[in-house]
Amino acid sequence: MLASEVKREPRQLDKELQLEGIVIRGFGRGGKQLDCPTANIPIEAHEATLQTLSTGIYYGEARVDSSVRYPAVISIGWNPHFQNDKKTIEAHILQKFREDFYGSKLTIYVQGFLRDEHKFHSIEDLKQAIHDDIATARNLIVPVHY
Ligand code: ADP
Ligand code: RBF
Ligand code: MG
Repeated sequence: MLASEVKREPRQLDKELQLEGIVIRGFGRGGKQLDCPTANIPIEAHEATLQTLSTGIYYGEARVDSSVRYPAVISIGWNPHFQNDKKTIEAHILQKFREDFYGSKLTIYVQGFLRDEHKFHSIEDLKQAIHDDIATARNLIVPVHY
């Protein structure tokens, strides 16, 4: 799949969904390989919520400990590009952080669906697709600062 072939038909969820957890280590790929660090939280507490949510790429907001809500893009699923055998919940926050925040409490507010997950032709295509997701999300997220 090429980045240019990605179909996005964003739809807002009827109700914002909250997913909360302590930031854990993932496979360490986001920042290094994709220029897109993603804060991962354990999925175990959210199995029931995930039953109601298809896997895919979402937009919304995220809060780190008691910070304001920042815009975010969220990946929920199997990362088919890397053939993970475990589902992950990951948020890339659209804000520069001076330091990593492993161990912090992350609250993810899922507001809308952007697209399905894909396996791409190359890492460059995945990076381009993520870049396009971020641009789309920036236009859709109406920030609530509290
Ligand atoms: P991992 O596989 O361990 O999740 P990543 O390369 O995806 O590794 O990096 C994620 C970590 O980067 C997060 O847990 C967080 O501590 C840090 N981080 C720094 N800036 C951001 C950001 N803007 N959004 C998400 N995580 C960030
Ligand atoms: N992983 C995939 O395998 N396929 C995708 O289409 C995909 N899209 C993503 C879009 C966004 C906005 C983000 C933040 C992540 C996406 N990922 C996707 C997950 C990515 O592979 C994962 O964050 C890294 O491998 C680090 O764990
Ligand atoms: Mg990550």
